[in-house]
Amino acid sequence: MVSRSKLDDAALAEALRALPHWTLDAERPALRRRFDFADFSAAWGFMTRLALLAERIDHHPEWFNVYGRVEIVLTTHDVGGISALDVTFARAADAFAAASPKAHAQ
Ligand code: H2B
Repeated sequence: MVSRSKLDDAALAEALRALPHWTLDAERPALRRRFDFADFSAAWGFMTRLALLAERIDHHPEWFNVYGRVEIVLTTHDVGGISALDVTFARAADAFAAASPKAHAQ
């Protein structure tokens, strides 16, 4: 079971090193990344796979989609910070995106 407790600064720095495409949000404790897919169908397929994961691990993204663009913000609302669940979700998003048609390389 992945922990929903808040990562300390050292654990967060280590997690970010392993997630080079993700940045810290400027406004609040959250991870964020933009994905660009070839079209809406590819973006929606990606979001669908992530939605199923979100339900399975009971951890849900904040996200925005327009056509092939998907912007994801990950934070753990229950603890007011970034947890291992956000890191798990980010890794899965990277893996699903790597297997999807893209508009251009990330
Ligand atoms: N998703 C995210 N991103 N953060 C949470 O704290 C969270 C969640 N909490 N999904 C879950 C649901 C919680 O509200 C339920 C009751 O387990």
